[in-house]
Amino acid sequence: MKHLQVNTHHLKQISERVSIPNYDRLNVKAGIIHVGIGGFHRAHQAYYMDQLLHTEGNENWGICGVALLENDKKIYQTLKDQNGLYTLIVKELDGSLTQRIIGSIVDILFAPENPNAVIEKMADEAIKIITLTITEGGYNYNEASKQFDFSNPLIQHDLDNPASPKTIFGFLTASFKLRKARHAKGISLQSCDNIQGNGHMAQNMLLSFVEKAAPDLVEWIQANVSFPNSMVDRITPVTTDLDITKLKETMGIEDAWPVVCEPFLQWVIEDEFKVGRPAWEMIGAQFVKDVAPYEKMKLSLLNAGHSLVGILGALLGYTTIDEAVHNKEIGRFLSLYMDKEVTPILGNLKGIDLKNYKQSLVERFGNIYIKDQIDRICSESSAKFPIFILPTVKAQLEKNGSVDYAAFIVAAWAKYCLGVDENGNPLNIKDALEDLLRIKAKESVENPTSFLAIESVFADLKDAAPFVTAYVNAYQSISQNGIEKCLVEMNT
Ligand code: CS2
Repeated sequence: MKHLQVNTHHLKQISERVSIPNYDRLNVKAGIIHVGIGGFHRAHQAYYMDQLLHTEGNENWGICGVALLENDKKIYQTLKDQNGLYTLIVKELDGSLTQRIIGSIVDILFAPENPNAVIEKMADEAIKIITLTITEGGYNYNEASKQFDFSNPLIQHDLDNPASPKTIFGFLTASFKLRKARHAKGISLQSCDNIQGNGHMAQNMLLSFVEKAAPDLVEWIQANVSFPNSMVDRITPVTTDLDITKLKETMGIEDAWPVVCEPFLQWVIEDEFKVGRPAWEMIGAQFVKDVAPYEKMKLSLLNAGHSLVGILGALLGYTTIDEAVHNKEIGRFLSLYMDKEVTPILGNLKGIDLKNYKQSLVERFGNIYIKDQIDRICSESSAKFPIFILPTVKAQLEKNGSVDYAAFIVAAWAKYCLGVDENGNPLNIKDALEDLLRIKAKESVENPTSFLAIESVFADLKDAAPFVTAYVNAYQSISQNGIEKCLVEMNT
């Protein structure tokens, strides 16, 4: 079989092997800028858009992808070489693969190379929505002070160099200044990150920055920019060399960076768009008045569940989520945590069958074909715990509920940050706070509460007596008995 590189030139030949966009990409114009064109965006929003573009009348809703960071050079170059095209490989529940070429990304910019091009594009009136996947840590929010973190040197850089910014805040500010000066229309800024109230977060952090960087712009933003909240979901593991080779060997398709994902996907959005939006409801997105309950459910069950299975699994030497969740004790612990500590804080979720949702999570985690990497899940835990797990602790404390399971997860994380699993093998700590985590984890061997003194993660929780007691007990118990024995005890 002849190998075909993914690009416009080969599209027709590729269509004999997998499905390709049936629309003329030359007619598609970017109406959306997306910042952060990693795997998740390409498995989720870009897929939704691709589906919508198959229906006529949506030609003005193509995506212009922006690679914001130096580190994004590889994905920028890959997509550039492939004319924005890439293969989405859905790993179905029966192990079969469904591949399709996605065509919704019609333009790509690399911000470090040409910041002005990004600013101009963001200011272009044809762009009606800017969407973001800049990760939980990307919002520059300090959990301890509950404020925008001005001590970040990149933020300082953006304040000093407004014409050549490096952060999303600098880019948005520069482009909104242009929109204001040109009397251009408003725009919507839609976060697609896993954060409770992600739209509010984007709004608050942007306004904090703008108050300092360009106070005159605050009013314009308040009147002309909307910030819809949304809940996004699709498990998207890191693409492996094996995925790339398999695609080449079985389909003859050479794609330098295909995306792999699970079949499930969900997108729940608040309908707060300043100057129109695509008819996403036509392709399965849900529009709701208040997305908060959906976000809370997803973050505190799925994302927290992921973190707990990841941390416990890593300590026991597993490398993928499916292996770890099939460990009977981890699987049982996950269910008990969801039932005993998360469910009571979720309140009334109208129209949602929670029992079913929890069951489906266990099945999604357990999908043996997805092979989601524990390394991926445990990375940047210092940004994830405050969003996925600690809000549940706070809510439980407020009603004098149990925090034993959550405290156990935190204790296990403190152990994880020692950098070795229970078999003595090294663990990969990939985290913006890596150095601090390692130091605090070491101190915790003598004095477990040291770990809770990481201000930007735990803030006031270090003083919450019932939580601290449960955490110290869990820490000591893990030290004496190991994870598995502790789990058996907690599960009975
Ligand atoms: C994961 C998420 O980042 C994580 O730790 O929990 O990436 C998760 O896979 C997605 O949010 C699923 O929608």
